[in-house]
Order: sequence, then structure tokens, then C-alpha cells
Amino acid sequence: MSSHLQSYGQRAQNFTNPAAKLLLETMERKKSNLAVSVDVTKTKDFLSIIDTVGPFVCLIKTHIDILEDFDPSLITQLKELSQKHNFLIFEDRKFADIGNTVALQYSRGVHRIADWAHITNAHAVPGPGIITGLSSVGLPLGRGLLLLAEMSTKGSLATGAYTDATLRMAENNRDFVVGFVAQQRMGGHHEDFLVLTPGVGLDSKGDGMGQQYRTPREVILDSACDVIIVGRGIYGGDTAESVRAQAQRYQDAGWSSYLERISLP
Ligand code: 5BU
Repeated sequence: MSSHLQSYGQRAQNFTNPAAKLLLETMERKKSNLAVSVDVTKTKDFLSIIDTVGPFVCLIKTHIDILEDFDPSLITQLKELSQKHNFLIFEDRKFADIGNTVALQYSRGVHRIADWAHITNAHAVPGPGIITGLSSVGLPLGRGLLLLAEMSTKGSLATGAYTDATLRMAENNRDFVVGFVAQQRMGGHHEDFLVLTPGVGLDSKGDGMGQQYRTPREVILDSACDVIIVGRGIYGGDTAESVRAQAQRYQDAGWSSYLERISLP
């Protein structure tokens, strides 16, 4: 059976990587294929949004370098919330340099991403050395990597032969590369990979800066992706109650589309 027609729980056995297994098991247990992207600049808002959406998500996506009052104690609190609500953490770092540099950016500096992010991601543009560098840090810690195969933005250059070559890089590094950030499940490979998809919104089509939104149903059912990544569509509201209601709404939309997909003949 094609991997995308198997349940998330069944697919855990298709992976050796512990972060991928844990993500799929968490999705099955929480009945959630929703990741919330928390792109705010103040620690207080960051933690309060995460505490509010935590029950509805399998994954929290961060841009840790956006926080203007970052302090290492934030990481302790983030890890506590991840245990309280049972979600994984994905730092959307988009590494893009030579292996030696990305290994340092991943493990050191102020943010020490490898210490706390179960999953991070990288552009394929430098070639396979970027995977060698990141895996030298992340693999011993049980971390997983996503490659950016496509982007949600208008005019993205990550298409065609570039996307195909990214797929080949992933296939050659199955232990550490667990999937893609992409807009669709790509054919032409036999391995199971996770497909996480940003550019998801129910009420808006774009943001005037190139972002393009599709609905959870288009992403999960029509394009056979695995995880919807939603940012402003969820935390854009000003009260905790509206943030909670939107998280619930996107969780329901994502999960019902998934149930429809795995029941396809
Ligand atoms: P939004 O508020 O739902 O538009 O936020 C989308 C998030 O996903 C934001 O953090 C982006 O950096 C991220 N993103 C994206 O929007 N499109 C892409 O192709 C990739 C990441 Br890769």
C-alpha cells in the first residue's frame, strides 16, 4: 500500500529515525496533523500561545531568532510545555551553508538548536555536504532533518529538477533525513517520507508579501501531505479564546481530511 494511505501510526514502523517515529506516534495519539508556527517577537507571547495551542498540535514550529528577549531559560520552559502537552519541536532554521558551518550553527551559538529541536530543516542548495555536517551533530542525539523541496511562495525557484535532486539527496540519507517541507507528496520514490506543508489558511489567500495559502483539505487530501503548518491563521486573534478556537478548527479540518484520505479505495 502506498505509504500515504497507511495510518500515521502504521507508518512509524517505516522509519528508523526516533524523531520521525515519535512524531507519527504523537499524531496518531493526539489525532492531530497540525503544526503551529509561532512567529512572535516576545517570550511572553510565545509561551502563552504555545500553552494555548498545545493540546491541539503534534508539533510546534519555531523561528527562535525572531525573539528579541531570548534567554536560555526560555528553552527550559519550551521543553516543559512540550512535555505537558506532548508535542515535538521543529526549529525552522533553513540551514544553507557548508557542512562545517552548519554543524556549528546547529550545535553552538546563542540558541544551541540541536539541544532542544527534535526536527530542523535545510536547503538542498549546497549539496549533500550540508546533510553530512548537520547529521554529525543531530544523528547521535536522535534528531531528524527535513529538506526544503518546495516553498509556498509565489515565484519560488525550488521546482522541477531542483526538487527532484532534493528528493535524491534525501533518499541517500534516510537515517537522518525524515522528509520534506513541500507543497505536495512527490512521486518517484519508494521510501516513506514525511511531508510538512506551510502556506495553509482557511480565511485568506495570501499576505501581500508572496505567501500563498491553501486549505487543509487541499493540502492533506488533494496533495497527500502529512502535516499542515499554520501561523497567523491561528495566533492572529487577540484573545486566548480565539487562538484556542482557531487551533481546534484547524486540527479538525486537518484530521478529517486525513481520515478521508486513508479511506480512499
Ligand atoms: P503563516 O503565518 O501561516 O504564513 O506562517 C508560515 C510559516 O511557515 C512561517 O514561519 C514561514 O517562515 C514558514 N514557511 C512558509 O511559510 N513557506 C515555506 O515554503 C517555508 C516556510 Br519552507
